[in-house]
Amino acid sequence: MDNLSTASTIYALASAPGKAGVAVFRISGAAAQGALAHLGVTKPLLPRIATLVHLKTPQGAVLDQALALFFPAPYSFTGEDVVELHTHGSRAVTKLLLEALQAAPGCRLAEAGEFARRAFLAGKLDLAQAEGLADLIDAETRAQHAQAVRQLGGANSEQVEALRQSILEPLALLEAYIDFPDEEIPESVLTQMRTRVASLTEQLTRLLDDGSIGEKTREGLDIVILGPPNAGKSSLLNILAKREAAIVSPEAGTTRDLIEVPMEIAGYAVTMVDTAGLREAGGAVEAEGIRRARTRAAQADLTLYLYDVSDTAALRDHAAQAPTPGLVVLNKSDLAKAAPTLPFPYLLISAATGEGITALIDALTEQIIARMEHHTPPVITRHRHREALADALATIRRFDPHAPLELICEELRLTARAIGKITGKIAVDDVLDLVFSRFCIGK
Ligand SMILES: Nc1nc2c(ncn2[C@@H]2O[C@H](COP(=O)(O)OP(=O)(O)O)[C@@H](O)[C@H]2O)c(=O)[nH]1
Ligand SMILES: [Mg+2]
Repeated sequence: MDNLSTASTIYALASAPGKAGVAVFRISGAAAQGALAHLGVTKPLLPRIATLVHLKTPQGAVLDQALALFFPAPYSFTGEDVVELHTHGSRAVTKLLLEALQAAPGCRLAEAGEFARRAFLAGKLDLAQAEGLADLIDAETRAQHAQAVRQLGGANSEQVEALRQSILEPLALLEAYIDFPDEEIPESVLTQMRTRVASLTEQLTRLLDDGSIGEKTREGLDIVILGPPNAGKSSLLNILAKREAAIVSPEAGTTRDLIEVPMEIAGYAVTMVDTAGLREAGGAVEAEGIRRARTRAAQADLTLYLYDVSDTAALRDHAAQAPTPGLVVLNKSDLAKAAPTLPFPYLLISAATGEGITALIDALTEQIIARMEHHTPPVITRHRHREALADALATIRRFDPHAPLELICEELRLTARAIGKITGKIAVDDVLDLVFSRFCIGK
């Protein structure tokens, strides 16, 4: 990203493309006000006050009536002069306005994530907060929203920064002695170093041992429906999805691919996966489907074992297996005379009549909450954070208090640097690219 010179003024549609009541455009940089003049707006804008303006094309034709806002540097999202235009959300207006801005002096279309990147470079957001912002824009569930708002607000950054500071303090004290090898290091300094290292090791271990709930909240939990052919797996998927996502048929071997349906349960994002019925018979394609079903179930957060309540042979086989974590669900209660007595707990449903589905959702809710709701919200919400903290832990574990002072300082420095990657306190360019390239244009 060598072309991301901050000298140029950038613009983009900030709202979603398409037809809408209102569209919002953002222009950031020294030429932002000039761009406005280029659009035929000559009256000066008062800072942060909405003004009705008439936008014109470079040829002088009426473009749209809009609201314009001016945020003078440094009190803006990017820290630069920012102009925001609220136009009518029409495809034609958007096209004409973007064309007009393209011709404005010193202006160019923003790259993906470039506004947020400038906000980061101006110190308005740290890296973890910028990720929180991206997560908030992407959030679809209550849990994703809560996590993103926390991260954007800086709660995660604060915790990470406290860890980094805890090691920077002894480091600063020790570094002072490197240049004075004849001076004896006071016992208090050495004790502080040892206690900080021990405490950091303990805290990093605890933060890493979080059941990956931050990542799971963002990416969603996998729930896999597994069971013999014709148990009603596809029917169950459809009733949970509230639509005909999978083909239902009395013919065994109908579902062969994995069918994934995103949904929300207990405020969490969930991917519900329907699979090929497990059986020995069937062709090569079905066998491959069964192999995929088993692989996916092995990686799942929760497996839902579904049986036909009348399928006594399958139920006997299930009882004979080693106890498996997951929920056992018996389907087609509408055809059963009575609930069977079995050596394992189960739920009885009918995917045909909907009986027992509420109880099943309650059971799933309970499982998800038990899996996801810890007392303290996670600090790690992406793989990038996990890598950084794991790297810091590996470094601090190598730490030897009897090593030469230069080496001790180097290890402490490396540890602080690894932790600092999360907030970008010691960020290298490739980390920046990794974070901001995932944004879309206009963010
Ligand atoms: N009576 C009754 N039939 C069901 C129920 N659930 C599914 N079926 C029927 O069982 C057959 C197999 O269903 P399907 O969902 O394709 O099963 P899968 O092979 O496990 O995916 C279809 O004919 C469904 O209509 C149920 O709760 N009651
Ligand atoms: Mg099926």
